[in-house]
Amino acid sequence: MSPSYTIIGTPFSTFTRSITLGLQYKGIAYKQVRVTPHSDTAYENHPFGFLPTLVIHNVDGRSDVKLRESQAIARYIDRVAPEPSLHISPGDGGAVIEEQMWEFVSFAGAHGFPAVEKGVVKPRVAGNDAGKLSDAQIREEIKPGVEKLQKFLAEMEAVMAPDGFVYGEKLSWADFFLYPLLADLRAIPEGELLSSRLRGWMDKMGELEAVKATSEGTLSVGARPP
Ligand SMILES: N[C@@H](CCC(=O)N[C@@H](CS)C(=O)NCC(=O)O)C(=O)O
Repeated sequence: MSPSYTIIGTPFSTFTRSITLGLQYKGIAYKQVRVTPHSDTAYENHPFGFLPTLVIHNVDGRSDVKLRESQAIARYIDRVAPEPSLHISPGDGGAVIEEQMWEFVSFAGAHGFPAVEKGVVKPRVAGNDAGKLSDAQIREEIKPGVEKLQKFLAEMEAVMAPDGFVYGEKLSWADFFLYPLLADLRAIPEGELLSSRLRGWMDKMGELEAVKATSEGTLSVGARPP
C-alpha cells in the first residue's frame, strides 16, 4: 500500500500553507486537519505544539511517521515527488549555486515570519478585530514592527530576480515560503509597503492553481483561524 498524507495545521498558518502549496503543485492528495498551534491536536502531533506536521500514513506499508519542520517536510515531498521540480539550477534568477534557494527559504521562515506576522500582521488584525483603537493608534503601536518589516522586504527583494518568480523563470520553494506571508500582508493596510516588484510577483503567483487551491481559510481572503 502506498503512503497517504494528512497535514496537521489550519490553512491560516503560513508555514502550513507553504507545504500545502507544494503538495498541490506536485499533485499529491492530502487531508487537512484544521487546528491552531498549541491545540491538543497540535501537541498530539508535534512535541512543541507547532504547525505543520505531515503525517505519512503507511510509510513502509505498515506504520505512520509524523514529520515536523517545514523544510524537512519539503525535502520529503521532493524525494517522493521530484517532478514538477521546485528546485533551481545555477543561473536561475542570477543564482550561482542551488543551495541559495534554501537560504532564501530559511530567510523567509526565520526572519520573515517574525517581521511580517508577529511584528505587523497579527497585531494589526488583533487591533482591527478588537475595534477599540483607531487606525492611527494601531499604526503608532506597530511602528517599530513596520520599520523591521520594511528592512525585511527590502532585503528579500534585493536577492530576488528583477522579474518573474523569486528565481526568475523558475518557480521554486522560495516562492512557496515567501508567498503566504506576503499574501497576509497584502490583506491589511500595511500592504501599502509592498513594492511594485513584490506586487507584480504576487499577481504572477496568484495565477497558479496551487495558490488558488490554498487560499480558502487564509487571512488573504479575510478568514480567521482555524
Ligand atoms: N520551524 C518551524 C516553524 C513553524 C511555525 O512557527 N509555525 C507557526 C504557525 S504558522 C506556529 O506553530 N507557531 C506557534 C508559536 O509561535 O508558538 C517550521 O518550519 O515548521
